[in-house]
Amino acid sequence: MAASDSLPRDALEAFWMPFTPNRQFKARPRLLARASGMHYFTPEGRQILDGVAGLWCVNAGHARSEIAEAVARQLATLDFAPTFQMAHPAAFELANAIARIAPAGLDHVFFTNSGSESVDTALKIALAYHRARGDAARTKLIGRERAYHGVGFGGISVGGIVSNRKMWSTSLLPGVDHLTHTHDLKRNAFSRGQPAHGAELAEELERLVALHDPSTVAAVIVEPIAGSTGVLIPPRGYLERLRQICDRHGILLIFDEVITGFGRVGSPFAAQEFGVTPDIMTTAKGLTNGAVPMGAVLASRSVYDAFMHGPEGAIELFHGYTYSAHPTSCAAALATLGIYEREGLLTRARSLSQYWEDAAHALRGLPHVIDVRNYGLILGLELEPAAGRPGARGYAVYLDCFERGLLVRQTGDIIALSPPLIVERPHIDLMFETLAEALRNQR
Ligand code: PXG
Repeated sequence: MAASDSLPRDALEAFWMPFTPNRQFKARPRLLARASGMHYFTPEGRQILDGVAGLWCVNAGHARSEIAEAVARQLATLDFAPTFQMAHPAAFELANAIARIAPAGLDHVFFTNSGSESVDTALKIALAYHRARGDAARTKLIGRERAYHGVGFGGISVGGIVSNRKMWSTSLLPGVDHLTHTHDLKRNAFSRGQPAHGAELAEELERLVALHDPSTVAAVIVEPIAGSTGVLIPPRGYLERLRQICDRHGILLIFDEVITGFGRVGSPFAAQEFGVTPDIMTTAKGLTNGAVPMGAVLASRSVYDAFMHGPEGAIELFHGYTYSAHPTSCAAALATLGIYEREGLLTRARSLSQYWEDAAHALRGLPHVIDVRNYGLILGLELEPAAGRPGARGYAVYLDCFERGLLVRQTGDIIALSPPLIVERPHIDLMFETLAEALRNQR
């Protein structure tokens, strides 16, 4: 498509695009003009099957009228209300609705506007929690290599994606250490569901905790399934061991469920799916079906209660955003959770996951495929990098898929799929047929 098909080249200049090679994109833009259900449509009306729920967020499918109507009603009724020293009913209603589907024990909700804000909020709560309990030496945070926790300074500090950190490497939070990532193709390539090998990598937490001394460690943060870095599924037993080690040493465990939350893995949250409950959980994306920005941090009662002392008139946590629990976001989230419940979407991935897995593993043996991994309605497809040109093959497959009418996500030479949870079997067939054709088309 030439830029002139929809927007003149000049018109593309002002928008400094996020996480995008701006010059390459603007020379050959890909625009989306409309969306409905499982599909996007380009300005020329070409239909694109959405294999990634936008960016892992449109779990109920696109352009849901229930959400549009709830947002319109809310805007006409109460467009904005502060939640500092004031509130509006939908904020409480939504917090209760989230707590009802959350892992047992995570029953307090702090609202943000994005996954990045959720992560920074969770880290701040964790640090403040220990101080509130008189354990002020616990200031260290432990993340993991290859982790993506958004782009705030807290998130990139505990994150482990080198390119997201290197520009700011001297300005990151102090006192952060990282666990080794769990990606191990030698032992685990072509695993179906959770890989068999690697639970012992959690023991590294013991080593780090011993190195820093347990009395200085505040929290460990991990994505139950790492998404952005290219779909890393936790080895069997790994998350359980992290939980045990945190418990042994009084360290808070934070799960970043920004992509795994709201049904992606077959349970409402990965914590329930894997049977491991963190002390704090971050969410965003699927909370509003991607329609309006919003995030939420869930905390256990004991974390919340640790703050609830001192003079009654004292603010317990000096943190919050103008738009925390924005009425429009609350309306969108309540409508979204209503759809999830009525349509059974928070557990629908479970009933499709075997079909998904079989379709995914049929890609084995196609050119350059060195791994296929899956969980719930998530696929990670890893390709052998082209000699001297890492990422080129992944990008070529991504582009080829788009031209064939399928939107996938590409991270280096890894392709991810994470479709809306309303996906039907014929869509799944089409996604994997298209991917297979794109793979066969690679030299
Ligand atoms: N934590 C996790 C685990 C995420 O995946 C964030 C935090 C940050 O959320 P915000 O709303 O601030 O962007 C994310 C975001 C991809 C992709 O291609 C993933 C994300 C964002 C953009 C692309 O996998 N996840």
